[in-house]
Amino acid sequence: MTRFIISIRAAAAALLLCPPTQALAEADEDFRTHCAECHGENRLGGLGPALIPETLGRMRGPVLDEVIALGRPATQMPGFAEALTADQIAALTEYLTTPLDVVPDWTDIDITASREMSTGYEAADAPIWSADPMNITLVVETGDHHVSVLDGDSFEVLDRFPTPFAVHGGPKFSPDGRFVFIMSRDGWVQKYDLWSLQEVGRVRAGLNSRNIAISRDGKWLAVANYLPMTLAILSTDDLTPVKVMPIIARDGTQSRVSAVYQAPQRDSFILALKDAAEIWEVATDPDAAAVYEGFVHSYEKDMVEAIPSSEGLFARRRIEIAEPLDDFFFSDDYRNLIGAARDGSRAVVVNLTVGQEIAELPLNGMPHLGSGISWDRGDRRVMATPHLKEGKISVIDTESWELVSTIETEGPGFFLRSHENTPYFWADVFFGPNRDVMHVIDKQSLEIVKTLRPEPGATVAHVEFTRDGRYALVSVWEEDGAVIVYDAATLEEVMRLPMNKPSGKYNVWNKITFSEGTSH
Ligand code: DHE
Repeated sequence: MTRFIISIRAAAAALLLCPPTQALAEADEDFRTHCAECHGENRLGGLGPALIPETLGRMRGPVLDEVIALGRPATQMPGFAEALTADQIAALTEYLTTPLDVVPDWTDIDITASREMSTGYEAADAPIWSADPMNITLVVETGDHHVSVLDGDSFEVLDRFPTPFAVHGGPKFSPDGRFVFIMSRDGWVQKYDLWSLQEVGRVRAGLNSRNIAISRDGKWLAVANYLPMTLAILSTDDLTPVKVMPIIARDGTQSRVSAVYQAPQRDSFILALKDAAEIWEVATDPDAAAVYEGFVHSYEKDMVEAIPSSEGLFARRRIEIAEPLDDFFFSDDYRNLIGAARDGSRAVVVNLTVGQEIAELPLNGMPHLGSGISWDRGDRRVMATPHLKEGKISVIDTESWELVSTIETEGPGFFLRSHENTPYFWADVFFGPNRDVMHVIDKQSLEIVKTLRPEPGATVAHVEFTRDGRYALVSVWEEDGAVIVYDAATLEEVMRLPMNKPSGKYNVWNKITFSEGTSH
């Protein structure tokens, strides 16, 4: 089989010599014969996921030609090595990684039509299990697209349910911790009831989506979309769309939404726009204007477009900035955000109250601000961020906005995590030869106190704590992987739970209380 894959690669090279239009036309025909039934005539998904570069290019795992040839284990995707030649597979791979000529719209009508509420769903009056409802932890298993529901005390798996294909970003819990909303890169949003351990329903809110945020009152769920360029707001109750906002900057530029965040103290959603030098704030309470200190002042200076109370719910405010920022960290009070420029060379602090940039930070090496965390270091409040392109963690004072320290790590990292009740924060090394290590760092001295290497050669990443901060759960991010439970004080391994490529883990309490140790 390896020989077959090598010959696909050779065929791909040969393809470059063929007239591309001819090869792509043949691939289009092969797509219609073999793939369209499951993946949709327009490649935007059906029974199987969407096959467009926006989704495929983001996925880690086996490369596309291998999946076409050999299929995807534990899914309904069969292998086509018998039906298609190496040349055909290479052409098909190229075809699928070519952007669509026309991206269809995905309006509230399409969203409504996609809605599938589970017919057998029965809401329980109380949890049907006896665990602490505030210490439930979800594990997203990306290997076979499932979520495991863990009792955070006994670590027993209470349920393991299928999700839409390729979940990305943190699931969002309702404020009482009973329901959870999970989003896939294909734009599907799933609602699951943790009390009755049943799916409530799902809806496709976009064709290619980034993440979701829930409003403070738990009534609205915002879905940030790349395709089409919209923010879709759903009712959390029944997943119906209540508003689909096209994202168009003041100068007419259409923009993708990199991410949407809940700003609880402001009763709003904050949007990072990928292609426009604006940040948007969308009110999730008709009276949200009242909490914007200095709002009227800003309005008089034309820094904002609308007073939320004049438009009421979902009123939009634009904050104009020097260049697009697409990865945000927020100060605890949500007055300030730190955003990274797209080329990863610098970061700026934007004060959301006055709607202006107030500081610039020397953060080169692609900071991953979305994974930032904050804590008290002595009498100062600091935040830390890993970097996607350099083996370092930057620690910043959140009053003076000065760089306090740069911690050298064994490679670029993706996620940081801590908890109010632990003296350490945990930092993975997601990229490079040392992706099998996890650093444990003292929050006061900023020294690495221990470097764990639980499974040599395996990617080890992302940490979540139990509600009380006593245990740290670490993913061995492999198909035959595991969640390792560590004693967060002694740093000794307590147990291993076998899992299929576990990625993020999310504790109900830590998430609904916006624990300072988690990314928001
Ligand atoms: Fe993520 C969260 C963006 C690639 C796994 N990722 C997020 C969030 C954003 C983001 C904005 C916060 C959303 C939230 O939780 O509401 N991610 C991006 C990217 O821009 C990037 C670099 C490339 C892309 O376009 O997708 C990217 N992310 C990845 C991956 O390759 C990861 C490792 C594997 C995967 O599943 O795609 C990945 N991202 C995650 C996870 C979270 C996440 C597990 C939630 C972390 C948390 O603790 O909340």
